Amino acid sequence: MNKKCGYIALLGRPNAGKSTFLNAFLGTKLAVVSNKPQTTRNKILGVYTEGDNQALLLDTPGIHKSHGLPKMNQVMNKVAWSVLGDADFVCYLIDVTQGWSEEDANWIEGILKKYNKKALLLATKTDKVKMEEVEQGMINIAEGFQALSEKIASNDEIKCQFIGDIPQAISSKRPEEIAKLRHFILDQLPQADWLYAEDDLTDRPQKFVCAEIIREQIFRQLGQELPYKIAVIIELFEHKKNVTDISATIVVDRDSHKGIVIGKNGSRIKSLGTDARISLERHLERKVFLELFVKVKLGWTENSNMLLEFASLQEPDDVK
Ligand SMILES: Nc1nc2c(ncn2[C@@H]2O[C@H](COP(=O)(O)OP(=O)(O)OP(=O)(O)O)[C@@H](O)[C@H]2O)c(=O)[nH]1
Ligand SMILES: [Mg+2]
Repeated sequence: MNKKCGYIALLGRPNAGKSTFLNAFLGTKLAVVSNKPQTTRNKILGVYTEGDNQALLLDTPGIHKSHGLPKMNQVMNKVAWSVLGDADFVCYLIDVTQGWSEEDANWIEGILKKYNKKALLLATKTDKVKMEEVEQGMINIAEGFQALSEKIASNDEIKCQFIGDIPQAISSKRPEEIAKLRHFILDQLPQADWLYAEDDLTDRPQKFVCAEIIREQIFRQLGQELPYKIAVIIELFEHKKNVTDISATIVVDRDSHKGIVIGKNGSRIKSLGTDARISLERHLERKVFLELFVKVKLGWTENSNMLLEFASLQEPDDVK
């Protein structure tokens, strides 16, 4: 048997570029992206099949300090950590323009101690700044990583091996770099039967991906705070002959948010609807008729049942 198949976990702080990397690796847009941190709320599986290889990439919510934040944030972190249990290989991403941080040190310490397979450190967004700045960022990340490794080596057992021990520079905007890295990662996969069909892209239902596409517009169009308190539920999803009818409810956390989402004379929700429809049509490759509604559900980000119902978020009970 020559077939290879394995899970590759994408981990890192919010905004590190995990979802953009996933999409670039897959060569198609699956995960939603925005310039706001904590855009991804749940793990998303992206399936990439080439030749004998099947890579199962797990995009995750950016790991962040959740103390004092709603229960949703704590569950997001747990979901991110939980993918280590499945992973055959880990990519830890750091935005080269931000460099090494205390938080990276915490999370990588956890990976070094808890995870016993191979990992790769990626310095992302290298196209965004000048070469000298990239080099500085790379040195900063390498130094942070080395200091951490030395600190742990003296009193703890390191179970995980980071390949090369220095970050690999990568831009998700440069397909040739992604292609090279993709082959390197495919080489790391263990021999195993494929778990998905050759043309599968994800295990998430189409409705989930469409709800995410609408949520992406909310992240892009609504101020700094509001998107974190909003969920999207698809109430109706029906493929007709020439059009797909989609009806979605935007769930907000309090009454005052409802008015902001709707906007003056409905202007905000109209603009959200137009841009979401265009994105949905691109994704589904067919015409879409989209209706949006707004509903208030007080405190939904604090409530386990509502987190599951509105954001498909379930607290994993087996986080190491
Ligand atoms: N120029 C450039 N921008 C990038 C690159 N990768 C990501 N970005 C941008 O960085 C921002 C964050 O990217 P995401 O992919 O959403 O980051 P993430 O790690 O998934 O973030 P969370 O889901 O919040 O954890 C977006 O505005 C992206 O367009 C890159 O390689 N080059
Ligand atoms: Mg993301």
